[in-house]
This record gives sequence, structure tokens and C-alpha cells, in this order.
Amino acid sequence: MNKRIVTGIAAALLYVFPALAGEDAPAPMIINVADRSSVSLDGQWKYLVDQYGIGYYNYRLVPLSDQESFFADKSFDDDRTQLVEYGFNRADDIAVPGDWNTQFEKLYYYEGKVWYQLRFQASPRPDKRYFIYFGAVNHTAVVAVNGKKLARHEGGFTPFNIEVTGQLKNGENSLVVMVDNTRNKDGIPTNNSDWWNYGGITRSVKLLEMPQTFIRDYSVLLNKDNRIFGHVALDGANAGKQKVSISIPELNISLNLRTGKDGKASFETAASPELWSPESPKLYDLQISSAEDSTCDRVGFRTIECDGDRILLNGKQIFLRGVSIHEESIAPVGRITRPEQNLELLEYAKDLGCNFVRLAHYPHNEEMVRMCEEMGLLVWSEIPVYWTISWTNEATYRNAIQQLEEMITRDINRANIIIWSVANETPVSEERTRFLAGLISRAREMDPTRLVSAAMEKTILSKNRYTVNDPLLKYTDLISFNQYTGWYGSRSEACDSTVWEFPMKKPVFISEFGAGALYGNHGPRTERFTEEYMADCYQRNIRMMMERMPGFSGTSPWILKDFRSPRRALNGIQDDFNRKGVISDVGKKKMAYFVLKDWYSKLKERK
Ligand code: GCB
Repeated sequence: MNKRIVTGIAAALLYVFPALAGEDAPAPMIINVADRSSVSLDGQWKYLVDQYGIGYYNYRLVPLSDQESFFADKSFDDDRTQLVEYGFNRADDIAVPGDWNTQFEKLYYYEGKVWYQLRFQASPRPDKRYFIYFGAVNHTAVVAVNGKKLARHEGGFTPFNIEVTGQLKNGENSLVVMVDNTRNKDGIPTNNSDWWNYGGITRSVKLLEMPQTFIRDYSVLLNKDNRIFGHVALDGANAGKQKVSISIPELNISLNLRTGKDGKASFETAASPELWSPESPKLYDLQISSAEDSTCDRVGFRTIECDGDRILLNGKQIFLRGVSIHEESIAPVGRITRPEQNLELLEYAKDLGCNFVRLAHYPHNEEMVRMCEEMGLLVWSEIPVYWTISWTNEATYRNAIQQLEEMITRDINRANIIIWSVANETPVSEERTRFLAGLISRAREMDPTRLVSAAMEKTILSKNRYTVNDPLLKYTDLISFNQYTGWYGSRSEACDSTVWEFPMKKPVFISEFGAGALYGNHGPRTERFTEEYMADCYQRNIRMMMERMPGFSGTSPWILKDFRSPRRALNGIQDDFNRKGVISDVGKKKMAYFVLKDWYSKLKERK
């Protein structure tokens, strides 16, 4: 199409939808932000609840201009002769990071728009670039600085950063974020899930100060031929044809590279690092430098592959003794906002004897992944492509790809992540398989060093005979699936006579099994929601998987802790909680906890 026509159409669209202006995608992701020069913007912000979107649209639902919208950060108190029907100065405080649902009783069930505002001090230097980094905002964020809308991000569990170079003032600055956690049938996740839709700026916010040309991202990975390889990407006017160096002093690695025109340099070098493993989570200091920038990280090296129906870590067979975890704190229950809350969960996982955790159903905070790495816990990391996604919607697919890319970019250097998962329990159809195959292929393109899979579902063959008959198996490394024998659709005893057979020789990973119980509710083992039923169901499942599941290579039972879910309406037992935790929401161990722990300790001894 003629350029003039395209520009004309774009201008017309901006006229009709002025809000589209300034709602571009954020800047490319900057990784390892903990090591960058930054000022924390965490703390008490102001908030206004906006159920009808009055700060964003007029009454005809036409988006307001920046000046008319709440992005302008005006106040009635600035000039009381004017009609301004808001003012963040009159608003209540809200903690960032934090979900709004558990901070205010009135917002417990709220889903919709909430405006966040912060006034912060800055003294921008002309030789630096500035970015506002958000660890995560659930689900959509539109960000404005000093009254100017700059970007929109969709996806509640991955970081993004917005360039504000040239937008900051010396002294006080206004930052306004419209946060919207409205569920949507075309979203990732979609309308329907089984966890609490915690809204808000749920992870930390920072103002990053970067050199004009800086190190944006890098990868340092081990391939199967014992060679360390990866890339460094610079960002800035002088990114092309620049020197960059990578060093890992303990391995005597010191490489001098030059970026290409695109600002990227790749490398590969021979090495014999001590390998990272759950028993010995060895990490090395890494330093990357360019003319203007440098950053340090800690990285580990390992290989992960499948050989027939076995999973090999560093060339040796491994059984994944896992547990699934939601990113929700032990009481007081809410979205995790502090590292200690991660640790509290992981200490239970270690006590259970786990060498693996499934971080469900979305990418968890970066500290969580790093903590697992330090503690020797392997990780399955997934994006929230969950249940009934709009498979044929192009925008939905683009958002899934975006969330996948953000997850992989952020965590590419974490040795403990061994599986990228692209979906959970998605009903089989041609469109869905095409969609997921696209995600798998993108994951492999970005990262050839990990397994890629999805949590699939079982298929019945005949009474008590099951398989996994999913066309996606052609693309995944694992036969990974959720199965609830003894809970959904059957009673515990069903495990005793259930047999499994699989259409191909790949490792079988049970990404979920489990049963529910209210902690302290004791009774006959035949009665649902008693600890006895749950423990019995665990015991029988374990026996079934060990004895009648060829290729059984690991599991992450559902789930470590009781978690909030609006799907759970059985008062007196569920009270808005999915009760499948082996510990309760306050951290009490149920009988099933000890069944699992006992099994894992026997598996460890057997090795
Ligand atoms: C599943 C889902 C998980 C649910 C669980 C349950 O299969 O993957 O998100 O919470 O079942 O408890 O029903």
C-alpha cells in the first residue's frame, strides 16, 4: 500500500481512537535488573478505583485525550474554579508491590480498572537513559509519565520496561498507571481459570538509569558438546560494531567480542565447568562489559535431554520429585511480594525431599526462580495458556508469543529451569494444536538447551485403561499430563486397577495429581475432604504410577499449599480455597504431606 495512504489511515485511526496514541508496546526487555543502577519506586502509591473507566473513556466510550484522562494527574484542589472530578491527592494509599484484593476488604472480589499514582523525585542526567521497570502488573497496564501516555503492556506475570529518557523532569515527576485485571475471553489467561485473579502492581517498580548504549540482554548456556555459548545484545545509538567482553574468572574464560550492525555478538567456547545439579547447585560469577556498561550475574551450567523414556540431567537419569506451586503466600494469603514468602514455600518443598518444582500456571517472580537455583530445585516454568483460549484469534496468539518470549528472555540464564511449558489442559482441536505447536517452535528457536512441553490430559481407552492421545505429543519432549484418578470422576480405589499405556517412548511426567482435604478434618478414608481420603488417594496414586505407568519419570503433585480460587464454593470446607494443598493456607501439614515425603525419601535412598 502507498505510504501516504497508510499514514492517512493511521492518522484517521488516531483521530477516532486517540487513546491508541501512546499505547505502544514497552521497550525491549532489560534483563538482570537487580544488578542495574536503579532507584526503587516501591512503597505507598495512591489509588482510585474506576469501575466504569471514567478516567479513560467519555460516556460514549470514546477514549479521552491524555489531558482529559486521569493520566493528566490533575486535581480538583489545583484550581477549584475548574471542574476536575478526581484528584490523587485525595486518594488512599496502596502498597506497591501488592495485590489490591487482599489490601482492602472492599476490593476482595474486584475486577476492573484501578488507577495508581506516584509522585517521585528524579535528577536525570543528559548522558543517561531512563526506564521504568515493572516486575509485573496484572493484567493490563497503561503507563503515563508527567501527563503523557507512553506504553501499554498486557500479561500479568512478566516484566516490562518503558523508556522515559527525555520525559523526566528535574525534581518531582508524576507516574500514573491504569491497571486493569478484567478477565477477557481473548486473553491469556482467558475468562476461566482456577486461581485468584489478583489485580494490581504485584511486583517491584524501579527507575533504571542506563548508559546511552547499554547491555540489554545476554545468554550464557552450555550445549551438549560441553561448549559454553550465547550472545550479548547492546541497546543504543552505538550498539553496532562495539567491543564487548565476557568473563567467568573461575573457568578462566575471558572473551573479547565485537557486535554486529544489529548490536549483537554471539560466542562459543570450550569449557569444562562443574555442572549445576540439585545435589550441588554450583554457580559461577559472570561479568559482561561493553564500552559504557557492565553487569554481573551468577550462572550455572547443566545439560538436560531425553533418551527414549528417560530424562537425563548432565547425562544421568533423573527422577523428578516435584511439587506444584502457585505464587501465593502462606497466611496472610495473597500474591507474593517479598522474598521471604518465596523461601517459606520452598523450605516446605525441600523438606518434602523435592528436587523439582512446577511453578504454575504463569511465570513466577524472578527472585523465586533464582532462589530455586540457589537451593538446588529444578524448575518447570509456564505461561498462562490455560484451558479454553481463543485459538483462532490472531491478537491472542501474539500475546501468547509475547508472554513466552518475555518468560524465556528474563530467565534464559537460570540453569535450574529445565522445562518451558506452553500450556495447561487445553482441550484438543486442530486450531489449538496449531497454536501450541507455534509456541513450542518459538521456544525451541529462542532456547535450544531446554525441554519444551505442556500439561496435557489423559484419554480413556477402555474401562480402567488410559493413555495420552494428543497430537501435541509430536512436538513435546515429554508425555506430560495431569491426571486426577481417585478425585475427579472416580474414587481412590480406581487407582488400584488403572493401567496406562503410551503411544510413544518419551518420558512420562505427571504434572498434576491430587485430592482435596480441609486441614484437621478427620474421618473415614472414604469420605471426601477428610485428610484420610486425601492421604489414601496419594498412596494409591503413587502405587499406580510406580507400578503401572511405563516411562514414569517424575511428578509435581497438585499442590503444595491450599490456594484461593473463586471456583470453590463449598462453605465450611473450601471457603474460596482450592483445598488440594499438602499444606493448608496457614502452613499446616496434612497427612498427605507425610505420604509424599515418605515416598520421596524412599526414592532418594534407592538412588
Ligand atoms: C487442574 C488444573 C489446576 C486446578 C486443578 C484442580 O487440572 O490444572 O489449575 O487447580 O486441576 O484442583 O482442579
